[in-house]
Amino acid sequence: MAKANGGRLLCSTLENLGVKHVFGLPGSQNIEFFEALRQSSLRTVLANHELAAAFMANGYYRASGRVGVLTTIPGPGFAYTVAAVAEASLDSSAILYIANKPPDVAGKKFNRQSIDQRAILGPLVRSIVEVDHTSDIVSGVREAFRATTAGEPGPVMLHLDPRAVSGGVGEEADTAPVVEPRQPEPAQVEQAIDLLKASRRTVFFVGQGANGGAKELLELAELLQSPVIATRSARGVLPENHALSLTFVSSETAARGFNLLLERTSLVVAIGCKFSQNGTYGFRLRIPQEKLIHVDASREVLNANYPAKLAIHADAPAFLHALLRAAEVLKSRKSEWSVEELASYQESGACYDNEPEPSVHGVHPATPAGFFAMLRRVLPAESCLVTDSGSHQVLTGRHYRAHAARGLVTPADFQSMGFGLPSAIGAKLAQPDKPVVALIGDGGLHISAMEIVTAVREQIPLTVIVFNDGFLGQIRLQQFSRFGRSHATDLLTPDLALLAESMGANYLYFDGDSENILRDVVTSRSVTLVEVRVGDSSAIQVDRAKGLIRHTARRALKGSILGWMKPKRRG
Ligand SMILES: Cc1ncc(C[n+]2csc(CCOP(=O)(O)OP(=O)(O)O)c2C)c(N)n1
Repeated sequence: MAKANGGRLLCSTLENLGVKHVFGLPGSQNIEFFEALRQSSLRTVLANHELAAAFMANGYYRASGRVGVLTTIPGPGFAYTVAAVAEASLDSSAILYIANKPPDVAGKKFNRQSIDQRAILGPLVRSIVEVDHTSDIVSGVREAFRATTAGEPGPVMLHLDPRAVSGGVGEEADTAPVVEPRQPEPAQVEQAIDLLKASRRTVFFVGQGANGGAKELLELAELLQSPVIATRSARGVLPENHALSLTFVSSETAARGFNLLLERTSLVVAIGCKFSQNGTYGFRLRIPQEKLIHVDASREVLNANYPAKLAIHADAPAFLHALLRAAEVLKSRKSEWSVEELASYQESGACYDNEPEPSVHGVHPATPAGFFAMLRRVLPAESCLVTDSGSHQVLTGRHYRAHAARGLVTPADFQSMGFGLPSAIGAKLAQPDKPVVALIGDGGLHISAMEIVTAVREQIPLTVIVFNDGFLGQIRLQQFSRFGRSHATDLLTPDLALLAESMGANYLYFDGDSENILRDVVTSRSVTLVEVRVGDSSAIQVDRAKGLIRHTARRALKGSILGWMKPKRRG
């Protein structure tokens, strides 16, 4: 095997594992690594700060299922990544984070940039792999790569002493894959087949882990004529315009509809989902143990929140594949779901609670439903829509339908603002042939706008749609509902045309004539900022008035009760 220096070893090990991109920022502690990156086949994607670089790595994974690789300096660069690493942890996103260690001088205190990085990221990562010597680089990278994808995917920190890169030589890596798909136990597959054969009303409930098995899932759902319900991270795994795809919108009404459907269901096959709080509408879904088969690549997920009659420790695609081998046997089984039953669930499952929605300029009707119907007309089926956290995200969940696996990427259980734009950059690099659109609020733009410069500099085609309402919209609406007033949610949004121009991006103000232009924009090679004006509807004004009345009444009531409780003065 060839000998190489530490930087080259790091790069060649990543290359051998199929890595194509490294997201991050250089500093004096990792210039040797960046010099090796310069000479490698890996594309270094420079972000404006490490938080954005980490979101890029997350978007890269979420859009492709391939590990996102991130690197930063220790200290401040490291600290900037924390929110995004937490997001990746709760989103189950495989990120290999090559974090340089602070440079400590042996026997001395008060070292520069020296914080306890292990203690800070320890609770957020799947594992920490220490690499202190050049000779550990190959095995360390391979171990970290394995740990990030084995079981439930998640971030892993490769804690790297810069001296391992700058000094010494070691042997280059072998090229064997580090993770083989986890196959289900044949006896458990048999049990699952028996349960499926006996079931007349099966429902598939699938999460992000199933995204890699979209083709098999389609085949199986059609074979069994059984509906598929996806969590938010798996929307589109069965295209949401397929007759068997039942959309589950996160709402009280949808949860009720789902539970009614479950009452009529004889078997729920849950695949690649962890039954998280967000994925189950606050654990309100009622899935009895005797009806549940749960398949997941992570043991920790099985029986955690929803105990299963049959818990199968396996990768989703491997399990689906195993079931398809029994297609002949399963084919004979007749599904009893009627078209009407599924349609009736579709109505309630896609129903959102009666919350007021904003008006949206430039579409007809001027509502979120009108906007997302337009967006669906404009976007090719295979497109990937990436949102930020906020009201626009809630509206996307309600009104947008993903027509491809990994076609909708949104922050899942951590909900960081600032996620959308950089994640979309990562998603585009992972799926360069597919249109990628970021949909964010103006608050999210304030956090992440400079990454538009990254897209322009790196020549990454991207459409960034901004719902411009001038406010931290979601929180303002919550304040209205509760108090009838808002506080600290007003924004001063810059002139977006000028902003786009100054960053070298194109600009489109969305109005009644823009649909066809947007259709061209999303498939073009350009970076375009699209401004969509969003405003208060009459429903919001009514809600605000009601909130004010409720709040005033609450205070008055509280005042009178307190007055009544005060000790009466004598004489
Ligand atoms: C880092 C972070 N800070 C604060 C929040 C709380 N938060 C959730 S939504 C939201 C408002 C988002 O406003 P904007 O980006 O304009 O989107 P909109 O709600 O208007 O669609 C805030 C402040 C958060 N989720 N993440």
